[in-house]
Amino acid sequence: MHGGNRVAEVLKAQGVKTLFTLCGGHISPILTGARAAGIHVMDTRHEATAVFAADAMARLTGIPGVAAVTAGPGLTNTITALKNAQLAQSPVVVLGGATATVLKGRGALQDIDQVPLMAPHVKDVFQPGKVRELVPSLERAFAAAKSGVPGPVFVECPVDLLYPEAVVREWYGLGHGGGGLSGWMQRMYLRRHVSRMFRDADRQHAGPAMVEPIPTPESARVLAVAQKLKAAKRPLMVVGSQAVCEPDRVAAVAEAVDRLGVPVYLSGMARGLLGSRHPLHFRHRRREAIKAADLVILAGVPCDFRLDYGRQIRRAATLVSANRSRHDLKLNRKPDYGIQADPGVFLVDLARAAPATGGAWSDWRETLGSRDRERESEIEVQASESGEHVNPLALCRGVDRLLGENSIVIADGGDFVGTASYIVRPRGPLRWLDPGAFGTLGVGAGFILGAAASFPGAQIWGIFGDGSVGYSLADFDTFVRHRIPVIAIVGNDACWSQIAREQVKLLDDDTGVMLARTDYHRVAAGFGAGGLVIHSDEEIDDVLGQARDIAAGGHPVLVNVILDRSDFREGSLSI
Ligand SMILES: Cc1ncc(C[n+]2csc(CCOP(=O)(O)OP(=O)(O)O)c2C)c(N)n1
Repeated sequence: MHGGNRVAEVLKAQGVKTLFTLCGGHISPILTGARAAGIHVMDTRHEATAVFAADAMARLTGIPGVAAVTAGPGLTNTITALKNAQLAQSPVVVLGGATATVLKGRGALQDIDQVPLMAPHVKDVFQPGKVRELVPSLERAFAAAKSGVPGPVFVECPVDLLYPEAVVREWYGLGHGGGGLSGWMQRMYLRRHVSRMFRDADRQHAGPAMVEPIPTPESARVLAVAQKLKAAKRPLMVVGSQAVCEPDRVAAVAEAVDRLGVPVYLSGMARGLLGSRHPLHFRHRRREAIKAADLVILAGVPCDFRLDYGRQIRRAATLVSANRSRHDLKLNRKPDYGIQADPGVFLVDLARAAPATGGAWSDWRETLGSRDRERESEIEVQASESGEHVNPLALCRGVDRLLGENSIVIADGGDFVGTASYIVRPRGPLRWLDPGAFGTLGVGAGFILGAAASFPGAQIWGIFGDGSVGYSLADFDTFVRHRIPVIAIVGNDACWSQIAREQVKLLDDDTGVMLARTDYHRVAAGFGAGGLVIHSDEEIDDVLGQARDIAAGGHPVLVNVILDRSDFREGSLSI
């Protein structure tokens, strides 16, 4: 049993089913150990993809997602994905290789001071220095990732803790003599070092996963909010990702929202919480609705840029905010009722405390409903406008029509994804994944892998901008090797539109924002995936249907959708 087996033993005991990685000599025993323990090892083409995948799996299953990456450049390649997980409050465990304990700081291959690099982006860092410390360090890492405000952690695993003792002794040259007195002394020192490193290695065995307590609200505070809610004329709720960070409790949260009877907007991972259609769920004109509300409940939603730093909420309105994070609770605007607790539990408790609402707030709901319907009709008209190529709204409506009940949608891009987000209706909770507050392009491939590993058999759609898909293209190789039957839709407008739009308007210059009409379907085909193309609105249903069938047969497929591009400045952009 080597250190890699011990690491795997902990992963298994914590309920980890898949380990995401890109290999390196420093971590080989973790990969072989995981495989031997029956953990599926999914090897990617970029370390960021491995961490994005671990992030997605954590969000979807509630069990910390795990990525193993090699020392030095393997680790530095994870930083963006790690920061993304931190901002999304996603419990990820990054296992990083490191040089041998005696070689640290002595110019070994890929040896850099890794901890200061990782520390700002994680909740905690763990550095086992002996084999017997591997198991407890990892167990503490899992607990830290899940507790309080969830987030990523880093475990640095020196290579000589991971390999079999005999191999390590050989590396340290302990099998040979020679070198005179100084050689003898050096060998004595190293022998002692290795013996200390391996001493009592067999004493530690992985225990079951710790159940982290869920922070619950004080009942008096909940009752006070229930009273306030009863008196409200135009209450509104915004429910965000943190309210569904315990996947086991999502159904109870949905039931509570339904029972409360308060009009609701859903964001992040909470999208789809009430299914694809529900009378309390409004999707459009959120800003207007928030401005008109006299009581706003933010469940796991901070007053950040997405709510204009809190300015969208009227000063006179009562603001109730429930959040696990003390910082997020008060960010930019102090709530009248700040509840530091799990927002999902808060909603469940509030629904119990609030009197049954029956037909309450029906005028208010009707006002919001008519605005929603008005916007839907506008979209319908816009979707039917034909241009030279494909209308992005028509395409997204086509995707929405084909979306299965077991589908998960992964969003990675700018304007095209923005369009998809108000047209495509996730069929249930935890069925829409976007990067979150960090707004990171490039999450696509990793999120697809994480979703597929979490729900084998689910229908997985990737909605990409043509700029964003560039980060994920090499991982079509991963999709093919691991038979990930994703339907990847690429909105090809030959442009980084979301940026071009503003840059051209403000600076009258398109430097750096244009792309080519690349044949992304051929790139995917080159990796062995299916590749289809849509040139016109008339082809949408037929080609999307073909793509769905390819995926249903177990193969990945990329659909390159040639989109119309809006003129940022009439006649100025060349394509
Ligand atoms: C890693 C990263 N790099 C750059 C950006 C800045 N950015 C935000 S949206 C966007 C354009 C996205 O273009 P594309 O994926 O083609 O989608 P489109 O807007 O064209 O639909 C860019 C470059 C970012 N958010 N993340």
